[in-house]
Amino acid sequence: MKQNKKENKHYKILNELQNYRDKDFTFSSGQILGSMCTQPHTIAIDAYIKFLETNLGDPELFPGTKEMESKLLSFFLNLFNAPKSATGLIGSGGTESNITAIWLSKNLTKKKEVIIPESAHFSFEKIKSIMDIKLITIPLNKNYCMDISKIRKKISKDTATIVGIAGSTELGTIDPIPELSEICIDENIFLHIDAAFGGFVIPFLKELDYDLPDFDFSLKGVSSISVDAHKMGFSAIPLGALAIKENKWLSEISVETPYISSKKQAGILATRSGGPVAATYAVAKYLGKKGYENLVKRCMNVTEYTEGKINEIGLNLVVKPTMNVLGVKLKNPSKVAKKLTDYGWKVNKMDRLSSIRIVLMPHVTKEIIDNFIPDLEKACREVREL
Ligand code: 0PR
Repeated sequence: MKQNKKENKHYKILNELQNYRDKDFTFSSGQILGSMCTQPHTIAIDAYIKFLETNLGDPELFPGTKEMESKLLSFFLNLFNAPKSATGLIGSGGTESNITAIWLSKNLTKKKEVIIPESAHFSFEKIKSIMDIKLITIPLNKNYCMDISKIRKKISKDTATIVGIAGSTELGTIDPIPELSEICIDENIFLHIDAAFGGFVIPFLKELDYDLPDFDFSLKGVSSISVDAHKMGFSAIPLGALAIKENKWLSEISVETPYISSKKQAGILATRSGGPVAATYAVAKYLGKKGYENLVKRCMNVTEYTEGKINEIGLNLVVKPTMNVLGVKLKNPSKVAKKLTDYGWKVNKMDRLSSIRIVLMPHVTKEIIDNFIPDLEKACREVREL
């Protein structure tokens, strides 16, 4: 009897949760076309659950989880051609990695000015507010990349960092990172690369012979690179890595931890789940570099298909896509996005660029695009875009 009561309570709560969940959009429905996340690979789900109680903030209790984390870090360092001196930190995602990178560069250089492109993610506005730094914004060129010719005159004796984006949030563009690297070597400036999205795309596009600039540690001026596994890494939320060129720099962002198992702890978080680490390790092991390459190839295939279909109905892109992110030029993106929501599609409106964003993540297939395009055309006609 008692056991029955307990079970009832258990299922009642799960039912309530299901009601909440039923209100959500899902990746599997194919309706989400504007997110940089996707349905995690199935192995990520099993791996995540297995490590639910683990805490990387107390590694002596979980040495196995710690060992797995070190292996995952090696995967990232290898992917980004890092030197032997390199290290890294695993955290919750792109925002945390950007915060950590700027925190590190500020302490290392004892300077407070950070040069960013106009396309930088809004996390830098948070960083400015948290960290008492000055942001200097560089306009974009006609390709929507940081205008390199405008940088030198913005450098001063207070410049700590330049940030380059490898896969911008709005359009997936890549800043001229080889040139930024040269400038940072010349002027002795910390160069952080925000590859939250592109870090899991660019290395594989290069393997597929796409002509893209270098963006990683093969460039001597690059100091740190952030990448998110919960974006194109096909893993579960939340996982971001920050690869750091010199292990010795970690002391700049470490504190003593007197009452837990490690003597010092680097980075922002203390208690940290091993779940997302296990999920990402498992996906990386399952897919390997070849598997990611195939995934990126599929996404690019759908991207090119979508570009063609968009042109066919008489709309234009903001810029030729570099990766699987498209900006569709519109006079009134908010109105079109709203109509599309009425039809059950979720895209992002980008008022600043007078466009909507479509991200061709692994869950988006050509069949989904075939269903979407007539609705896009209808929405545009209704608000007199076409
Ligand atoms: N850097 C870049 C280049 C990004 O695009 C993002 C997020 C971040 C940093 C911050 O990453 P976290 O959100 O992991 O802290 N860009 C996505 C965007 O704004 C985030 C996102 C993902 C938004 C999924 C919506 C969504 O459904 O589009």
